[in-house]
Amino acid sequence: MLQNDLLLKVLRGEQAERTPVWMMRQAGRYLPEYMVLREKYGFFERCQTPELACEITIQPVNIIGVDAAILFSDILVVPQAMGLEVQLVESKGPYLPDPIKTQKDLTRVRVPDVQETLGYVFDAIKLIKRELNNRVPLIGFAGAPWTILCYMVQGKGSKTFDEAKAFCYTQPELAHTLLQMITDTTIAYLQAQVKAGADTVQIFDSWGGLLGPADFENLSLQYIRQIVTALKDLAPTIIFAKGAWHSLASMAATGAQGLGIDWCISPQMARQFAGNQVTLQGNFDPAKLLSPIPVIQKEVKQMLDAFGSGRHIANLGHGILPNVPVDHARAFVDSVKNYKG
Ligand code: 1CP
Repeated sequence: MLQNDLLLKVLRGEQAERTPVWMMRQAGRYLPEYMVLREKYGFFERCQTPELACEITIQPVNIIGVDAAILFSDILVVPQAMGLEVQLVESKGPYLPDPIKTQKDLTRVRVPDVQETLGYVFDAIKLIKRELNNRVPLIGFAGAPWTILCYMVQGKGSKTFDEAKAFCYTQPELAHTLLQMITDTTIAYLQAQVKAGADTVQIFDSWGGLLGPADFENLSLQYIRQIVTALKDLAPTIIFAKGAWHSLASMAATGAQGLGIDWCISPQMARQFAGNQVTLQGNFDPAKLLSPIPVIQKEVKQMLDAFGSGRHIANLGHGILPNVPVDHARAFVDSVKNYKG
């Protein structure tokens, strides 16, 4: 039995003593303890070594006091497992030297056996569960197929992912073949994460907001729906499709238990779109953690007031920024914990 199961209770729609809180990208560069390990080991070495992934995953639980741990890994381990080379270039971000552009390129990718290619993730999850010793739940995750396609085709980060969009708009059949391969891999990957011990899983569609409503349904949501359906009897799922506020109603209709929202939509409006049968997660502007602590305290109260008594998990509206002081992150978490509605 978990000692702190606030997150799972709220995902199930049950009454909880208070609002649970965690932060996207909470294991990362704003923590000096993470930076020590980052000096010594390469990024994928940190992901692939269960002891390191475990230590990094638990750091924010011990240092910041969040109500959930999220597996330390990256969404790009999936294209790696599918056969593409993925590098993480210092201060530049992800780089895939041989991206997918043509039918011929597609012969280089496969739907892999996830135990063979991603077994290190499941080993890390088992170790993390043992080390957490039931203190808080563990969140597993994967990228949404659309966001993964963005990197597989563009080959690197981008503000517009124009080449990925051009690929989908000019070679739609190829795009759908690739999206289905990513979906099949992701389903097996997330199912195995839950079997290894993940208590819930989040699907990160960081670039969902680059698509209009019809393209979002066609290139993203129809695949996310398959993933949510495949996990339905295993664990609650949270969909975070940044910027795709226009599709909150359709996302709620997938049966996902949680929907992440960013700070560009008000909690009231999100609730109106999503309905009452789903938990909302978010939506503090990550840059506001750079404000003085009293401002953070005031703004967190305003956010919680705005979400009201509905199903809510407090979080940022996107990942924490590397330049956030540790006490500001802690002030965010403490303000949620100390909130009196
Ligand atoms: O130390 C370093 O410099 C590496 C930075 C880093 C970290 C800490 C990367 C590279 N990935 C991660 C870990 C990570 N990535 C987690 C760990 C768990 C946690 O939240 O604490 C998670 C959930 C991710 C997910 C991820 N990776 C997303 C989706 C969430 C989001 O922030 O939008 C995306 C888009 C990525 C790709 C990626 N990996 C790394 C970077 C810098 C990026 C983004 C690059 C870009 O902007 O295109």
